[in-house]
Amino acid sequence: MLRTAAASLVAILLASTAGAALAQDNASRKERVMKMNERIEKRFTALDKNRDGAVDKVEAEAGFAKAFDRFDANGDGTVDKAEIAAKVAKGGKRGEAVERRMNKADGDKNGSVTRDEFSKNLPRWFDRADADKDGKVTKAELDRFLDRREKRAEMKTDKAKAN
Ligand SMILES: [Ca+2]
Ligand SMILES: [Ca+2]
Ligand SMILES: [Ca+2]
Repeated sequence: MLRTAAASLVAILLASTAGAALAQDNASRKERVMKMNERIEKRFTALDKNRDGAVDKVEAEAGFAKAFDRFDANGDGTVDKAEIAAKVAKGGKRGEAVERRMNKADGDKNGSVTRDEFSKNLPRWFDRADADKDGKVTKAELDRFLDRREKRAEMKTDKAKAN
């Protein structure tokens, strides 16, 4: 009997800590989303070379080709794991993101990514933001997309608070 009470007390304690951690997690999730949105917006402005308020695939691919050059330290036209490791801190959030993207871009899975593989692999936000799928993201589409991200993060935060 005592054992059961102790066990359920532990369970309650564990549950409430988990809940608190979850709420905190969700609060920082919103912060993360806001920061990420800012980054995406900056990226968008930088990619829109002809300043027509939209980023088309050509502009996006050109932008990624440039990012590729920054990683390709020895200039042989492919980026391998060592070159990525040299540029981004191992294990950091950014490192993980870059690595994920590289793995995805590495179509033939030979451990290195060519310029073509890299620049054709547009980040997920581009496809998601392109609501009418015409191959370009207008500022209005981008704003709606960033709004949706924020709302989603907010909803998750509220839900965690309610629990
Ligand atoms: Ca443009
Ligand atoms: Ca290289
Ligand atoms: Ca579009």
